[in-house]
Amino acid sequence: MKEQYYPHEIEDYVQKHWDQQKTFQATTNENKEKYYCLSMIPYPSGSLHMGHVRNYTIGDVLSRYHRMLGKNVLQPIGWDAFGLPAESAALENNTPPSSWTYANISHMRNQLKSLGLSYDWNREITTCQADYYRWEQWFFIQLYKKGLVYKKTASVNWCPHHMTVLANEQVIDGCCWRCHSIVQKKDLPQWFMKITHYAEELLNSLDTLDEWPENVKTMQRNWIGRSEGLEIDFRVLDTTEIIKIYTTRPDTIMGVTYIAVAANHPITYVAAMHDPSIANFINKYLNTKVSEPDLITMEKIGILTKLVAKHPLTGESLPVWISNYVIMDYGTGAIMGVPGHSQNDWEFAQKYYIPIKSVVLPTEHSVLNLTQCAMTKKGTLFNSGQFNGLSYEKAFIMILREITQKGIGRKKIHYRLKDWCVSRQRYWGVPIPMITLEDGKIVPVPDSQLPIVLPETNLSNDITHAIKMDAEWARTIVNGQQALRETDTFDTFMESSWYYARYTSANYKHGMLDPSSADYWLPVDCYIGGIEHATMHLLYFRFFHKLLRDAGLVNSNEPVKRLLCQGMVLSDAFYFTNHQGDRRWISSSDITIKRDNNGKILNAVDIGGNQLVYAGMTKMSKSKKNGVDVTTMVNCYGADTLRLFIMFAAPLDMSLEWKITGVEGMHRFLKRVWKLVWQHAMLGIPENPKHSLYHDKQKALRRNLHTTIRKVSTDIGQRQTFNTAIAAIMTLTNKLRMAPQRTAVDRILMQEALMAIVRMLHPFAPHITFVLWKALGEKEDIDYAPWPQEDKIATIEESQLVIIQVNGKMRSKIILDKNLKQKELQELAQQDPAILKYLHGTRIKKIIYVPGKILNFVLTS
Ligand code: ANZ
Repeated sequence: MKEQYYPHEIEDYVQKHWDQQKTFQATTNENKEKYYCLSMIPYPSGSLHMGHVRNYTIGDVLSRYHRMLGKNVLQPIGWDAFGLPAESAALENNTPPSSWTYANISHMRNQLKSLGLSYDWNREITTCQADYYRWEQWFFIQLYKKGLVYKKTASVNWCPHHMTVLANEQVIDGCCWRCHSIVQKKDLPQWFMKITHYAEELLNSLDTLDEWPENVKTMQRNWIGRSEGLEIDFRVLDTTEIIKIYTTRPDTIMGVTYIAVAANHPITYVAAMHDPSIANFINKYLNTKVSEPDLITMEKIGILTKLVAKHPLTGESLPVWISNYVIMDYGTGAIMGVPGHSQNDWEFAQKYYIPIKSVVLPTEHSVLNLTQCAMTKKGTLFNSGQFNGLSYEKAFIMILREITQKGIGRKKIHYRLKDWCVSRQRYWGVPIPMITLEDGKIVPVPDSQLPIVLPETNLSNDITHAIKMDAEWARTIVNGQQALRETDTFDTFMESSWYYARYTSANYKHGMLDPSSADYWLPVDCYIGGIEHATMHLLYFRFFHKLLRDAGLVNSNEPVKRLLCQGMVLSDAFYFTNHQGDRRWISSSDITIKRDNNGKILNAVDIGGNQLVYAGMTKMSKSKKNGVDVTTMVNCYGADTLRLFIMFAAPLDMSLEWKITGVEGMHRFLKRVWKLVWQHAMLGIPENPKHSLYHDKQKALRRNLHTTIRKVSTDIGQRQTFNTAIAAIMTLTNKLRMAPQRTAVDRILMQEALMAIVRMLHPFAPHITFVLWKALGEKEDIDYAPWPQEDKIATIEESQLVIIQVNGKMRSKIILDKNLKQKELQELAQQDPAILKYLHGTRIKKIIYVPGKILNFVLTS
């Protein structure tokens, strides 16, 4: 051990050692409790950012902690390697998407290794390799055979810039999530997976996920969007047409004053006949895609048709409107307008002078004022004839009965969740393993032809269609017939939906999953990732787990027991506004900053002399140029400092503010720990570190040590408050630096404390602790060391030795807290096995207690 702490020397050395020893290679072992810790698979975008470092350090701390608890730990890593950015980069840089992707993987793999993450590299998965995606193709075919995938021509979201279909989730405010072009509608034949078939289970089994954050579960519930309501038929007078509406508030049926349908509802063709103004309106609104949240805020616009509907219970005539706030994708694409009680309808009725009728009172004798807004609460019915006085629940049942008897309606459960369109018109993805025969029949690729390997591409300007233009590749022969392969590729969410399961069987060649490994390792014990994946990825991946289960490939219901979502990483951002009025963001490396004594920014100027505006702590991003380079930080301070800072600077789920002063502070702390161990080792490691006679000051230090062990264990293991765990270790270290080293007992105590500190720090700072552990005289690597155990007796404020007697004979001794009451002492003594055996089968006649000294149980003879 050197006197000075040189992070790079030791980090390189320790990482090589782990690689050579294959320390983190996991194998199944039925005799050991398993712990499968997974961080969300990275997209190989180029280089790691601090968000990655935060995510993967959390995973690594948990993996190392559970390994020290004696569990069999699996922590794998891989690359979600297909996707759009590789195609864009290919066009920009004139390199094939595969070269760009593999170069990024290689760089990012080195970065991960430089952070000392304890991955089982033997299980590395790269989703763009055929040995991975062949099983995705195979599984898709199994699902096709089961009727869980289908092809249908569907109106899809089309991004004119990327020339591809976007999932609903990829459309934000009517624009592409990446390039912000206005999304259009286009009809294309697409492959769909029947996620709706699992909607009910996906919703219900959220209740079993008691270790998932509540907000994620709520987001999933809203996304699935189950609602119970009625579908009611409204006849259109003088026609044979019927408009079916969907409502979740049948109790308001007597307050209906109009009917409204979506612009693309089939009835609009009838309405538009001989009416060009209606045809124009429909054309205008046909393709506008409104998301459900927008319905609330958007301006509601409509046009009155000449159609008249008949109220199914009162027979009243109701005007039929076409409106932009009714969407075709939900319910039946038609609504009953109740402006008295639905806010959307109220706004529409106000605008077009439609009568507003109130039929529900919030409480029985309240007075309604509908001049400002609708009364949307549930309450008691009035103005509703035979239903007057009923509550929402009762009215629901009565109205359901009435319309079912009349044969004009039925109960319906609706889900917002739609089947998952998995087709993408792109090159860099998994080829969909389907074939269209000459006669138009669609068949799956025969098993013997799998995998369908994505053809290598030479660059063309039209790379997005490379696979489609490769006519040679698409032509095939099946059953002697000329046939054409599907040239669409899968949505890349497909690959990230089952990778967690493949890690258990990463090198298995005989099937998608090796049943014994999958059964052993799954479900994942802890999954760590960003909250931005709360709906799409985390829902698809739960769906896939159920598909795998129903195919007999896994035997659990859910993929993940505990989910942790880490907060964002923020840092200072600066800009100036140029002559065109645009904000130019400046990287902090090009800025001179003046601060006051408290670190507050007084002035910031860039190298061009521009006076800068401080935009505060903002999410690290390329666009704001406030990212901090991971490799620079590792080179400057070492991975241990970076990891420790990241885990210390904020609670796991909160935003983390990047502060270089904080990084430096952590570096100084590690130096202090190094020095403490060095000084101790220089004096010689005590031979026998066990001792029991301490004076009061030593007792106080031991108490401190063992309460810290307790705190750090619960902070990491149960509460996942890593920041407070580190703070406790730092406080203890500071106390230790003051501890006298005069006597042999002092030195023994120091040894005990340092052995605990080094192990408690190990999950956070694995390299330095690897070296310090050896310096403390240990032969085995710290990676196999057990987590320090709290000595409960040492934590007792003031202890006493009480002799426990049975019928006057000493049978046991107990060390206890001095402040313990006689009753508590008695209970403890009665649980002591040495006493219990005498008490068994007899009765206690009397208990004699000499306070703080003797407790005597006198038994009936
Ligand atoms: C009458 C009514 C009265 C409604 C009332 C609400 C309040 P959730 O609960 O989110 O499922 N609706 C139905 N289909 C629609 C569509 N295609 N486009 C726009 N709005 C639609 O929403 C169900 C409610 O949303 C339905 O219940 C319907 O309005 C509206 F006091 O019917 B309601």
